[in-house]
Amino acid sequence: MQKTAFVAILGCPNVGKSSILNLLLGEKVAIVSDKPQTTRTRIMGVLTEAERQWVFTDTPGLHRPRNKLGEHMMHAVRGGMEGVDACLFVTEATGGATLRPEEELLLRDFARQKQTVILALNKVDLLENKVELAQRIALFARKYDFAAVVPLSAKTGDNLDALREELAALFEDPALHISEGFFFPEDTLTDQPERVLAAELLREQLLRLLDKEIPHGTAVAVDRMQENTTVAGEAILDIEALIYCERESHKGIIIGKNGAMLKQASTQARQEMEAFFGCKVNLQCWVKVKEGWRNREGMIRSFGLND
Ligand SMILES: Nc1nc2c(ncn2[C@@H]2O[C@H](COP(=O)(O)OP(=O)(O)OP(=O)(O)O)[C@@H](O)[C@H]2O)c(=O)[nH]1
Ligand SMILES: [Mg+2]
Repeated sequence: MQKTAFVAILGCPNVGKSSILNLLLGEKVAIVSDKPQTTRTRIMGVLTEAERQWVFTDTPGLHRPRNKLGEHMMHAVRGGMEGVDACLFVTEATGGATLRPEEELLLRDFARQKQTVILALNKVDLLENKVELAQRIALFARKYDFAAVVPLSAKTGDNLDALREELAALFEDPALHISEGFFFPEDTLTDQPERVLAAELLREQLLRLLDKEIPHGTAVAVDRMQENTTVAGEAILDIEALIYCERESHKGIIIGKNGAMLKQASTQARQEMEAFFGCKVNLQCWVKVKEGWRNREGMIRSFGLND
């Protein structure tokens, strides 16, 4: 019988939540970077295998908000946990016996809600010794009765099979009331509209290329996305993107000397878009300043970042 399990992916910033989602799906639906707070909204990813469908929700990393955008992000996390069958709690395998305050709070929420939780200890490729991992597992196991504990690496794919098995085991758990039937058509991948996916691929490059506060203060909006045909008869997507930043000085840095930075970001983003959409892309980018937009509700809403 066809069944659907709803699973929220939760954890601190930068631990690899989005990387794990992409790996499970075999497609990139959530952007990834080495900067914390890469994910800003809830991102749904759907995986259907034979009679089983998983509806995953990737969430922003848990942190103490410093602006209105951060508040919306944390609201998105709380919303993401609501009504799910289980949570995939991601932490780093490194770090030994130390818990972050946000992780403590999350474990308390799990306890209050009697959540079924799979603990994923990601980035095992960075471990220097197994003792560190054992210490960490013991620490978490003392704090919560996890349905399963899986050390893995989203980078190398190490132990991904074990995670898949635990996610499949959710369907056999008698304590869970997994819904019957598929919630989405079998070929569904994500709830993200194509314009948002395109905008995110450009923001990903900005996160990768820029430093400090600048990438955190950028938002990308795709204004126009149109399918056309080249003179050679090939399909081409014409995409116009606006990059918003918080200060005039940031605009200069994003554009770079003789436009070099913007050129690099847009070239790399275009290549990613071509891979994702499977056709040629013509990408045009502009940079605009919106002072302090991360504290302006109207702007946050217009970028679709409100929760
Ligand atoms: N070495 C190593 N790096 C990893 C692994 N998984 C993810 N990363 C890297 O860790 C960084 C953060 O990954 P993300 O997937 O963006 O993390 P996230 O938890 O979604 O982060 P936020 O969206 O900011 O909350 C990126 O640079 C990834 O390439 C892993 O298993 N090993
Ligand atoms: Mg993320």
